[in-house]
Amino acid sequence: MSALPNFELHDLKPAVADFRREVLAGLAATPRRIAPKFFYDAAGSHLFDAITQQPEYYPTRTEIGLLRGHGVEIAERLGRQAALIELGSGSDIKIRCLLDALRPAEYLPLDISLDHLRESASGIARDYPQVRVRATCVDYTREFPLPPIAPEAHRVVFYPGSSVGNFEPSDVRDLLRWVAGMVGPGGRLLIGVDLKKDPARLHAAYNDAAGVTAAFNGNVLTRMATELGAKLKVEDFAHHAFYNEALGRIEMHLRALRATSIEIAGQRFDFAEGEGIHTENSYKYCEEEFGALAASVGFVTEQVWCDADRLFSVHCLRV
Ligand code: AVJ
Repeated sequence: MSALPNFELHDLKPAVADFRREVLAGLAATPRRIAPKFFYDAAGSHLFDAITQQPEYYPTRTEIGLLRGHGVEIAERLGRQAALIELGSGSDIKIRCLLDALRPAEYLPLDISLDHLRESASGIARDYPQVRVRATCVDYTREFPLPPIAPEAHRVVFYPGSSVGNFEPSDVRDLLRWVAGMVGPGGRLLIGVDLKKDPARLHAAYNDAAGVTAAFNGNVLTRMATELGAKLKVEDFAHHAFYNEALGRIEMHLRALRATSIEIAGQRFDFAEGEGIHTENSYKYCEEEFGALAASVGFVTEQVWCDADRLFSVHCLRV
């Protein structure tokens, strides 16, 4: 890659040590769990991109449709020449829907996957030479130093993809409080939120016929084997995803097809047949439900954009 004058990359190294520590703690817990952020190594990020292309997985294409269809209106709401911070930027398709209309002064993408981040952020620096791009590889669910932003800058946070669905509703409050502090008075948050809908539709989206979601889920086992030297049989575990209607969330698990074990650094975890590891929650909200959650930490809903089938929503919130 040739040097781009408007591009910087800061690697805060979301470390393998964290992965080991969290996996050991999660396998020792009852019920067993591994946080969904560990899906996203290079292979996992590519598998996620492949999920977004599956016919059953409606969120990505619906959100992109909303961003494309309402780009100018969204930019007017958010305000131009902003310091634009993107959480979990991953793929660059969504931000590209907004850049022409939004014309930010600078763009600060944050993502846990280094290669993915470098590729997408440098591409934006190349295509938008007037935008200063400062990318940070980081686990944004922990505290970290953001690159310094001029105090007078107008700040906007973009949090697409309904990644907010991965947080427990109580933790969403903490996340939104943190974002509110980051953008300050007059700042905006543009956030994608997947909506409650027919459970069959949700079930299909997380159980695609091609088995890409299953591979994505299983990738965390592969990571444990390759990065942590875990002894395990990937084929002993099956993808299990379902909509938990009482809690309003999709749950993903890796379920033991037979009695098996995982051994890491001399520690052994035994699984009876049917026992699992809980790998993801993906909460779904009604439009009003999410608005109330945001209001509880001081956000005012300025506007919500929804597709005609009410599958997905994009909220513009003001502090
Ligand atoms: C990236 C968290 C929004 O919950 O739909 C896709 C991740 N997991 N298929 C989602 C995911 C399984 C995705 N988010």
